[in-house]
Amino acid sequence: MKPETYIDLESRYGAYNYKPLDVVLQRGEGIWVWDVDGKRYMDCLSSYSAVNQGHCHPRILQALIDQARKLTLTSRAFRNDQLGPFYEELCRLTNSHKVLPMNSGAEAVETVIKAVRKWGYKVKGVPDDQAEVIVCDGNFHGRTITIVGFSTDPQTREGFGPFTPGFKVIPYGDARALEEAVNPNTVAFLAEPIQGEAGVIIPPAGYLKEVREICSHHGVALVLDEIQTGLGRTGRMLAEEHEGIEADVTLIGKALSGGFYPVSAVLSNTEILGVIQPGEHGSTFGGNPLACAVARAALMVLVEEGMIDNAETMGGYFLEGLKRIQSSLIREVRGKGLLIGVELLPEAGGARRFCEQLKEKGLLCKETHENTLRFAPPLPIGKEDIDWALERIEAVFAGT
Ligand code: IF1
Repeated sequence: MKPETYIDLESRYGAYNYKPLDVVLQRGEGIWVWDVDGKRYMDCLSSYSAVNQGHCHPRILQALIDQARKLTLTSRAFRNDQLGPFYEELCRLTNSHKVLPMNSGAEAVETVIKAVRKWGYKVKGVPDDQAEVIVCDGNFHGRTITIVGFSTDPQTREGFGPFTPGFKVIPYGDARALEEAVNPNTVAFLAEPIQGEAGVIIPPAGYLKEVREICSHHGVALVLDEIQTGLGRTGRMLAEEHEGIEADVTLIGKALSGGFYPVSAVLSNTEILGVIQPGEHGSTFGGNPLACAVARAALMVLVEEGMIDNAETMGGYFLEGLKRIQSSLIREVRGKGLLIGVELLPEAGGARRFCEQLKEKGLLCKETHENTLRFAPPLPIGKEDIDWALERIEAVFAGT
């Protein structure tokens, strides 16, 4: 079928909740994807950092096939032989004590909200139904009603109320604002180490450290959403490591499966997840043996193939190259590891048209918030690949 036919079918039968670039992809390998006409593109989005390990990584694929032949789903009514080893390996690699496995990122966020509320009532002594969670302006944590209810982006939120109460919004990157917002009913502070959807917003150096101290001082759980920043993306297993801190609860998803399958997890110290008792939370698919086997392989590949260090060095190289581009339309180039944003000035007329032009040149990326181009290729990218990308990005900005 022609690309137009696929696009036509999508628009005829599908809900219009996305406006994708008109490229119909069929196959992927490493940092490359091919469309239905066989044209090759470099993927500089990595499915929003879900394919950090590269498309269709052979070792993860093999784990998926092997496990799919043996056992896929048991439900948590019974045990399976993948879950324990998955927990143990994940805790070792992320320095955590307890895991609660879910599927999507939003489910992990919902899970932690339940856990910190309960912890607030059972351990901290907050009066019934009074628990407060502090979140940040510009946050993105998913699409469920509770989560969009504390979003500050009108597009994400408007028209979907009424919302869940119990959330307070403060400015991002401002530790003093957190200090001022905390009260005896505050159970948690939930934030992204780098705000992805808001436009790759990197908080001031030392922010997470200060936030860590404030939370510890007031008995507030520090919850970091590392669903996008985690698992090697920023050049560390978790972005929190850049500031040498440890959150009380860390959320991961996306690349936990290398893009094969939705797998997310709540990672925590013993006290907070310890408040959840049998029957109080769960999921049909969460912790299933196929998900666990895939996630174990996805984690192993990240570590054994040196992808995290590569993200650090190649991220630095990419960032420097982007900073060298001369254009009066670029306001700022910023990034950590391979999570990079190029913010354009308003007179650029939006980032979308640059994405369209880059697509024509064989490079796929996605604008975020009107004016920012995000570059987040799979982590095994090489120097020559980045040179190839820079050549195309430079060409698109040439003379602007
Ligand atoms: C969409 C953005 C990325 C996330 C963080 C939780 C979730 C996400 C920090 C929820 C999901 C996605 C979802 C995707 C677009 C995307 C995104 F542009 F919206 F911001 F990645 F940059 N926490 N991010 O980034 O995870 O439930 O989707 O598994 O189209 O909504 P999920």
